This record gives sequence, structure tokens and C-alpha cells, in this order.
Amino acid sequence: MITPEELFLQRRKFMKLGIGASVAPFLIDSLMAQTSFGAPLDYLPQSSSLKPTKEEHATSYNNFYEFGFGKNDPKANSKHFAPSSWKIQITGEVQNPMQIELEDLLKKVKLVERIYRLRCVEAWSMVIPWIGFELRELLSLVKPTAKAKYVKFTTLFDPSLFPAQKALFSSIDFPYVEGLRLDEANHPLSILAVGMYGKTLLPQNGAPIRLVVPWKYGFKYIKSIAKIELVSERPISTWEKQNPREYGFYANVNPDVPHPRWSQASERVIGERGRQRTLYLNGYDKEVGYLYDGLNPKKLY
Ligand SMILES: Nc1nc2c(c(=O)[nH]1)N[C@H]1C(S)=C(S)[C@@H](COP(=O)(O)O)O[C@H]1N2
Ligand SMILES: [Mo]
Repeated sequence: MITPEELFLQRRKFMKLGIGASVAPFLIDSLMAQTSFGAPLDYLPQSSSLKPTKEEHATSYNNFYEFGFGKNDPKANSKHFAPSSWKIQITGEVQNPMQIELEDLLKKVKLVERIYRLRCVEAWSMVIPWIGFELRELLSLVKPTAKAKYVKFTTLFDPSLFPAQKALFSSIDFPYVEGLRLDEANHPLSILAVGMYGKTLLPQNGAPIRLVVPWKYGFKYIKSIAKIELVSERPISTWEKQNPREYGFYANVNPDVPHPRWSQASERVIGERGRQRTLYLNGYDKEVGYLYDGLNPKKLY
């Protein structure tokens, strides 16, 4: 349990962080304006027993290929990432398409904190206290049409901000693309994060806005989102395109479906000594399991 007092202290910490990334201040304003911040903290019974990974690890051991392939590259190569504003386009099969400044979008949604497990397909894991809002809130603003079956997300393409997007040869295609089925996107566990550890998201973690879907492998958590499209056909995500045998569209965490080159039965816990058993749907079976009734996880990985 996190007490109201602790929340208050967190808010103050948040305020003090007004400097730094230039996209930060509006987020703090919007958080301060919201009285309901933190209300669903105990939304998940298990979240109170989760021990967050040290912030230092979560902000320095990263995957963000736009800043390089090494785990330390995103932190090292994003020092000058400071866009002065951030527009998001929400388009496709929707009744109310919009192009909106993140600052304005955040006035229309309710920010919450969610402590979730994160499991990377590379068999390591962390626990992260996110700040964000439910994706379904944004979807209800744009009103998907009856033809909308999937949500497609695209990272900003701007080589002046993301150095690796300049490279002629790269192991993955840019811009990075991800997707969810519409019912997955509408699930209350799916959030768009704008902060973590009580602070505005840092560039290496996908500033200013990234997806978080805790029952799926980390590569679904697309960072620095510029475009969200409602589509009728299933999008092909970046890693699926790169190697469809190894990375599927669903990417649901499953200890019984090994990666072709390694087991997924256990995970290295970042910042801890040992490994732990990996849980089906990363421990969120009770919440999201019904979404996959009748799907063969060995085929639809
Ligand atoms: N645009 C973009 N988003 C991305 C990636 C990336 O390379 N580019 N890497 C993914 C992978 S593989 C993981 S495990 C998570 C890591 O998030 P973190 O560095 O904040 O822990 O981001 C995901 N989102
Ligand atoms: Mo990952």
C-alpha cells in the first residue's frame, strides 16, 4: 500500500523535476491538476508485493535501437534529445481523428500510477512503477469505427533526434512499428506511459510517451510514439518483420513457448542475484487470460 502521504511526497518530487527534458514541465502541470492521481494504485492485488527495480537500472539498461544496439547506448546517446513539443496523430478508422499536442492530450485523460512487471524476450525482467493513462481513454476520445480491428503505433522518424535512424544498414527497419488487437488495446491494463518512478519519462525510456502492455514481451512497449492508427488489417510489427519465426505479433509472455534460440522458462531479475520462474502472461493471466481463449499459444506466439 502506498499512503496518501507518500503520494504527496511523490508529487513534490515530480514538481522538482521541472528541469531537464523540455517536454517535462507540462506533464508536471497536468499531474498537479489532477486530484485523482494515484487512485488505482492498488488496482492489481499483486502490485503491492512487487519490489520495484532500482531506478538506476531501469534508466541505464535499455533497449532503444534508435539510439544504438548496446544496452548502455540509449542513455549515452540520448543526452541531447529534447524536442520542444510533441504532436501525436490519431487517425485511420476513427470518427474523430486528431492531431494533438501531448500537453493538450494530457488534459483530457486521468493519470495513474501502475506498478507492473516487465519481461523482455531476452529473458530478463524488471518491475517498474509507471505513470500514464489507460489507452482505452484515448480510444474513446477518437471513437473507433466498426471497421477498426487493430491499433497500429509508430515511433517518430526524425534522424536529428534518433541517431541510428540515419544508418544506411540496420538490423531493424525504422520507424519502429507495433500493434495490438483492439480488445487488447481496450483492456484497462494497457497504458500509455509518460513517466516512471514518479518522474517524467527519460529519453532512454521512450520519452515523451510509450506503450506499456505488461503481459507481453518488452518489444511490444513501443517508445516515443508519434502516430496511432486504427486499422482493419493486422499490422506487421518491426520485430515480426525482421524475423517472423522468432518474434510473433502476440508476443504474450509464455514460459512454455521457447524462443527458437533459448528457453523462456525463467528470467534474470535485473538488480537481483538469481533468476526466477517466468509466469504465464507475465503473471496477469487472471486479468487478461480470457482474451486468448481458443488461441493456440504455440502457433500464435
Ligand atoms: N521505438 C522503439 N521502441 C522500443 C524498442 C526499440 O528499439 N525502439 N525496444 C523495445 C524493447 S526490445 C524493450 S525490452 C523495451 C525496453 O524498454 P526500457 O528500455 O524502457 O526498459 O522497449 C521496447 N520499445
Ligand atoms: Mo526487449
